Amino acid sequence: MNVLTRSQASLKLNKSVALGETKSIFSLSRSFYPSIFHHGTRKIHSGAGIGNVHDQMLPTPDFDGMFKLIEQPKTASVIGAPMTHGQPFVGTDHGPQLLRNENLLQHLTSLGWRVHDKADLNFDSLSNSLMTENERIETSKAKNSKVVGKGCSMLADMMEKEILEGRFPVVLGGDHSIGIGTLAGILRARPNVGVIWVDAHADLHTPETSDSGNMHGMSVGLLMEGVADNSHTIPGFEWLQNSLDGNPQSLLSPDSIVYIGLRDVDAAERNNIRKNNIKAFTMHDVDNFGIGKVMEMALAHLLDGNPDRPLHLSYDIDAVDPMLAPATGTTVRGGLNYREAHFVAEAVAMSGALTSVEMVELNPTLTDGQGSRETVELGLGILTSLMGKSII
Ligand SMILES: [Mn+2]
Repeated sequence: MNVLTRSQASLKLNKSVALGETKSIFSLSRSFYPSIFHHGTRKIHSGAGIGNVHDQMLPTPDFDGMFKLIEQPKTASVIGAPMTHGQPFVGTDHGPQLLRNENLLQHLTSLGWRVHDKADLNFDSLSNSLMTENERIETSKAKNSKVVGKGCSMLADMMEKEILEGRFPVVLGGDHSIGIGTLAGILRARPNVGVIWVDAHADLHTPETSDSGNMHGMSVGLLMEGVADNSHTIPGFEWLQNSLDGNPQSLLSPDSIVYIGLRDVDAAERNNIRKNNIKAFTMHDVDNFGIGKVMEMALAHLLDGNPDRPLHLSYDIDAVDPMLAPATGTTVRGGLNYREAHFVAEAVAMSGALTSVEMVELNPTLTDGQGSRETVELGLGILTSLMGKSII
């Protein structure tokens, strides 16, 4: 038997680092990262750092109890949504591939899921056919709205279809503008959905209130009742007026969403949160109550009196502190720590009500190779926690 104790394994790995065999530690293909990362010196994140013992991804004993609203055999639909046009940086399109390279699909089967791989939506063709310099200028209040809108329409249709076929969508971003498509599709299939939005930002802008015009800051705003009632007038978003069956697109009511992790909220968003009484647990609340109490209150807000309500969770990796998740476009200091980031996911999975998830804003080009690997590994860990991984 070739079984190593934890300290032996650690010694062995340290030795291979000394010998320069770092490739053996990381299952991510190093060649995938831009070449500048191969030669850079390792950036030291004080206090951060990746562990060197790989998780065994044991199946969860109470798997069926954790996803009670999903039909047997429980099937996850993995959907890549490699969007970059909702924000200024290239690189978020690598998110789906990075998570796949980390064996996300195999991990899901280890946890007990059947996995239906829907591959990546083809957004490349959109940018070529829909993006001209003129459009960039004309739609500056909602930048690249034709491309973002068309991509979100494709995603919304796929979400609706997968949900109606009884599957559990796992959406891999892409920047957070894809959340417009994810949410729109879910709202058509499940108008009573409760949404948990884990993010440093509220993403509650509309083209009128946004200074930047970046659509990744509008994913909640464009679908919220009382915030944006004319989203279908944005070029590229005409489809939002009606759902596939011709009925008006369902909007999200302000009491159907809970924010977790907020710490960078603009004035207009703040007004809307206050005016509409939207439940928001900021980092101040995490400090004040602890993450356990915050999640208890968040789930109670959505599920009390309605225990069979389906839940969707949208996880923007920038909710996590940039020391732990540096590879993302809009980092804000003072975020969730490593365990808090996982606890959010574990608590939502344990509610039994989760029916879809989304992981967004991973961008490996914005930091060095080490920072990227840590961020992707964290994103993967959070996703597997959401999908039922439990410690014992
Ligand atoms: Mn976001």
